Amino acid sequence: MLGIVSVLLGAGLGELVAAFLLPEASPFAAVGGALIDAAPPWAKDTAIAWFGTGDKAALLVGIAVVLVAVSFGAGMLERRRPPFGAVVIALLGVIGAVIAVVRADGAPVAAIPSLVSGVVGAMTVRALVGLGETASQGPVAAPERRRFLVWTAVATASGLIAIAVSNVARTAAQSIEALRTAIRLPRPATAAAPVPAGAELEIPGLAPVVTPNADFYRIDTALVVPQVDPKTWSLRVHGMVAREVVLTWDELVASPLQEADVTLACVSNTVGGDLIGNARWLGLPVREILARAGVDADADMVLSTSIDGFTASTPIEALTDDRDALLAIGMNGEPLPIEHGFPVRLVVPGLYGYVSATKWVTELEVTRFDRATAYWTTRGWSERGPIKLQSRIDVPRGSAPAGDTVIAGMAWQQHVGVRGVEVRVDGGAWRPATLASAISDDTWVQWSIPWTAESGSHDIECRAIGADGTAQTDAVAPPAPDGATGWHRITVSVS
Ligand SMILES: Nc1nc2c(c(=O)[nH]1)N[C@H]1C(S)=C(S)[C@@H](COP(=O)(O)O)O[C@H]1N2
Ligand SMILES: [Mo]
Repeated sequence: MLGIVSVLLGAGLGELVAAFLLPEASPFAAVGGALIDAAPPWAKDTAIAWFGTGDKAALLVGIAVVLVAVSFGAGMLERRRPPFGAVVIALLGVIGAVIAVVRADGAPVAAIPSLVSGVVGAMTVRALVGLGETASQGPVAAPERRRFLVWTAVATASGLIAIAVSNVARTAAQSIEALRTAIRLPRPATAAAPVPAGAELEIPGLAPVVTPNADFYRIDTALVVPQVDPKTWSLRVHGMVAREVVLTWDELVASPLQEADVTLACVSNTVGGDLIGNARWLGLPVREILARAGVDADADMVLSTSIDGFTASTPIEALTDDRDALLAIGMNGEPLPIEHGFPVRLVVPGLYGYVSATKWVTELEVTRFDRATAYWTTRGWSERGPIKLQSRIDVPRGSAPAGDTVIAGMAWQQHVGVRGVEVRVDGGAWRPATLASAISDDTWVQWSIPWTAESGSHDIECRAIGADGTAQTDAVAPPAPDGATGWHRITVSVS
């Protein structure tokens, strides 16, 4: 029985890890999927004939029965010839991992849930059988015996709880994703101009000027991604307002929506880092909803709250001036991906995400900086978070062939814009790079400069000049408390 308890705990934790990490990599789903794909047609037909639409449930029950039998055997083996029982269980994990990775087109993360299962199962069977051996040698009331029974009960209960939680998490995720894919976004009342032809230089290795949703960086405190049903979502605007406003999803979708290209950046981005992305957002200008509420003249901040309790404090002028601060529902032509805030988030040009970009937003409290603080500001990050002028070298990376080549990268200072970028090699003279067409002052811009690379090791640096004429500072500052500064410098070996 200890073999079964151990595998239960291992499988449970593996399922739990998968539910949050990569649902397709669940050990049961991977093995079950592989069996479905590998089954000969007659087996499928028989399964469907016998079990109908319950065929998948029947398959999972079948796998579970085989697993119980194998773990029963592994438990016996562990008693007679330790550690071979544990080895058998670990091997089950390895098999699951290999199948999951193959099915995930070789993505190594897919191995994690099954490996967790194997390791936990193997360690548990070793521990429990060990405790059991000790307990069975002493008197009936010995503390060893109690300890053994308690740990066995704990392992069993933990395994059952892990399976239950992973099922709930998976079901919630699937149903909200289904709602999300069924949504047809309304046409914008104010559409963004097409991305200018010259905005994308199409240099291999250079970040695309519009970041595909799948590649968009994700930063949040949510261990479990909130699953919010648009039908039950609402936004409450309250605090220092003339009248409280509650906005529902249907009202939001029926409002005149605006499209805007806005680059979002994380304050934690290091110089040269990639916690930045650019998307075409669709949403209701925040100033319109604030106008409906009637903002008190003494207010200087809006505290936005996420359904998961995260908060951000945004200077009110960034939400009431004419910039494209949006209560966004769309990202690059799709409903917001769940991990990017589905169904509704804030996007504010010119501010780091931690003071502006609340995902899964449900509340806007109009208040004052001297009355309320937000999630990261109570943890030592700066109260205000305007984006700092930055530039980055994307190509070459690491090495380059000798001869004529190109140096290219990105530069940004949202809501100010970028006037130019300069590059120098090996501490030589600064040379102006050519800027691509900027989409707008609220987005990053690509740049490039030709370079004749000679063999050897070379240092390349870049610095930007803001549209307001300020040059990017070379003073090195870490991300905390209000954003990193310094010039991006890379070393390239040319051969
Ligand atoms: N609910 C919630 N919203 C959040 C955060 C968070 O932790 N929780 N993090 C913020 C930070 S620090 C950043 S940089 C942006 C990142 O948005 P993205 O994950 O869509 O790129 O979201 C912001 N919105
Ligand atoms: Mo961030």
